[in-house]
Amino acid sequence: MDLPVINASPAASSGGCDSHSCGSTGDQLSHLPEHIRAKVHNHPCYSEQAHHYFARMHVAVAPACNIQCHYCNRKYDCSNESRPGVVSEVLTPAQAVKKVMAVAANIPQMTVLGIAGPGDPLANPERTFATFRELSEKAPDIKLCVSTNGLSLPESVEELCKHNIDHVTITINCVDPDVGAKIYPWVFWNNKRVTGREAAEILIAQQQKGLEMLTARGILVKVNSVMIPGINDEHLAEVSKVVKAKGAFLHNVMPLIAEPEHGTFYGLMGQPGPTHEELQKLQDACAGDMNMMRHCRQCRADAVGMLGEDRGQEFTLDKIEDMEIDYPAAMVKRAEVHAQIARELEIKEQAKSAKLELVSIQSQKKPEARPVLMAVATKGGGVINEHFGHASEFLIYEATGIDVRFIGHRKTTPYCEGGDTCGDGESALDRTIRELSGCEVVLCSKVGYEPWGPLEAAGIQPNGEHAMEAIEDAVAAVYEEMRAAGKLDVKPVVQRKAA
Ligand code: CLF
Ligand code: SF4
Repeated sequence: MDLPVINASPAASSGGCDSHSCGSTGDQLSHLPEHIRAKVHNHPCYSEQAHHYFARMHVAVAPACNIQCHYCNRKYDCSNESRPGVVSEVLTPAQAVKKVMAVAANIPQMTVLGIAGPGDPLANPERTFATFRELSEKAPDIKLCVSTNGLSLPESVEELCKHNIDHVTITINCVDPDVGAKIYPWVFWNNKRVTGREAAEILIAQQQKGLEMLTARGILVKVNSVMIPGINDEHLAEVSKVVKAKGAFLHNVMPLIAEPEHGTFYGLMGQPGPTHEELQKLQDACAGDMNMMRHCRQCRADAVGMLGEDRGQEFTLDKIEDMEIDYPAAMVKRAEVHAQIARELEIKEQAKSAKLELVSIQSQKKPEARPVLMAVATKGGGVINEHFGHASEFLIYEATGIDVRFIGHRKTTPYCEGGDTCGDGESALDRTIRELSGCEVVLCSKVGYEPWGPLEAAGIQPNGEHAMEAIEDAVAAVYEEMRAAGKLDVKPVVQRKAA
């Protein structure tokens, strides 16, 4: 079947939400030059605001890898982007292109195609670039994105430029080979396996060289770092400074996930990952120097949909074969949806500017109050539109009276689908309460009677009164209610551990 060319959507390319500012990342983007904002405004990973509206997809065309990380088991996807323990279906470039076109027709919000595994995309240059080549011709309105460990990056830079790849992620866990020797047992370099400190030295040099070459060419570079307590946690603030100085645009510090059942070196050695609090503390420490990404979901190498959701099962090869798609009509629909999102964002932005001015005047008249963490259940669109019992993750916001900032997300098992217990005897509700530790309010479109009591007992106030409201407005309103009720003058209720 001949696939059509997807025309560039005027709304998408003209940067409809140019003046956006959105929680943490958005505010940091508002100072950026016009041409950079145009590159990131609809990229769900590079803009926190965009991730409420736009989707990404990955195609798993790159099976081989040229290094070994201690947090990776080759049976699974590259853990530099994916959650460990996930296996993706490897596609040929032709299959991948077909899948992208089918997803573009069915999910008009999909604006970015990334190649992130299941191995390293640049260790599979023919497959990776064949996919990019065809897509840049057939679907020029889709941004192309790649994520790499960086070992083969310098020799791939020219090819990346040829395909208009504007977004590259490099996983950089260290800039010190002594730290690197504890993370990377070997790299495959000049046709041989190099081990120990020398391996880390080669990898670091290649990553840094690749970063400099990309930024010199105006390509936006995001740096991913896996936070490994006791190994590189104290070193990552230095990494952030170094990569920023070399022009990296965004830093994404992700938590190590090391379960023994994944069979990774760290998993088997019992290496712990960071707690939510440790991760946030490090992200805050790096934020003084760098734009931080806090909404990463460590998605699969074949993920499809909004960040946090995975619609891959709707687009398996056999299902795509059976789809009857009217591509020209689908492409008109894409342009309409992008224009509608741009309009929504513009209205939201105007309302937000007016509100910020008002809040700033009001906050000068009010006594100082302590910050409050709130959890939010959302299906996207920047509004509170998810039932407590259906949420598989909660977005976490911090309200301070003068500001509402996004600080991360917490995954859980949906309470309504969790059954009585999840494996280790802990109920789905207990697990959610544990995951929401530190939060004093949970905002959702609805919450049932049954979880209400245990949530309250754990010091987390359920709140279904702001359904369909914009998240940041609702968080600010609840904060003001708490302040008016005198709840912010005292220390928060100490939360008990879920039973
Ligand atoms: Fe994919 Fe990565 Fe591009 Fe995004 S993911 S290649 S930059 S399009 Fe995004 Fe997924 Fe986190 Fe990656 S949420 S794992 S940061
Ligand atoms: Fe695994 Fe990715 Fe590291 Fe390769 S780069 S070893 S695939 S985590």
